[in-house]
Amino acid sequence: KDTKTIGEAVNYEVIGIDPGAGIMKATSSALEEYELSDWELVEGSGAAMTASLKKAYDKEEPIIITGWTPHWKFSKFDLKYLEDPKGVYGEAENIHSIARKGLAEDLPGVHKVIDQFAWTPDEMGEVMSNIQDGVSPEEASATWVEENSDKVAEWTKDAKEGNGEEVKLAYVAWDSEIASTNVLAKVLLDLGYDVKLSQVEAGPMWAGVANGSIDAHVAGWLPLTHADPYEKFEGQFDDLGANLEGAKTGLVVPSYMDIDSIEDLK
Ligand code: PBE
Repeated sequence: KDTKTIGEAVNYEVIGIDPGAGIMKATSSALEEYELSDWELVEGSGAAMTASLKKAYDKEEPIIITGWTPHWKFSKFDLKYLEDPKGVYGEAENIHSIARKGLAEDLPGVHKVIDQFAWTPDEMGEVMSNIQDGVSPEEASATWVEENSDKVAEWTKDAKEGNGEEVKLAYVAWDSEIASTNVLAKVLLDLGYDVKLSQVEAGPMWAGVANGSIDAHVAGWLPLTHADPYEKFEGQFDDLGANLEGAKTGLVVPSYMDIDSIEDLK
């Protein structure tokens, strides 16, 4: 009989992502609040986290990751969130579109599209899954835009067409944001704008919109995950509201693991 505790079985490690992600801060708080002082939150990236997950999953080994929804991992693997009775990861989150000050005056068509951009977790999931299956983000987005012209027409309704004006969008290499940012970029490109995407860390993404070097991002997880940058730069950006409702973050494990709650890690 295997008498190892969960902690021993996973080396007291939670597999995290990039240190700038809000979920990393929430997880540090969780380790404190649940008195898991002998546990370590391992820094890495979204891609490294999903690679570790796949490796463990294929061997049916235990693993604990920082996870979020929408994400393709829930359709590829049988996973569950650990219950969070202390509510450290908050309630349901929404993803907001965040524009620089002055964008509405400088590029009203772009501002309108970003303001009207909104979709469901399932719609984002279609794009994410195709990218995960090896389709490039550009191609997956182009296909989605082509197949969802009614939805795209809602986003571009009454939006002024571009004439090659440059639009700078920033995003972090989280799978959810790779999908959303590329889809928005394709829509703006089709509308006549010259879209430049830059992949950055979470801090510079928020700072860039605040200092005006970035026109917008669609990766504001609120109210909890990005509460820090939101408060830090409040008043220096326009919050255009939710582009996706019903997001979630937390600690995630394969369903074959015999634990249900963060409290079970103690
Ligand atoms: N995430 C995905 C990000 C936001 C998008 C949950 C990994 C985070 O800052 O934690």
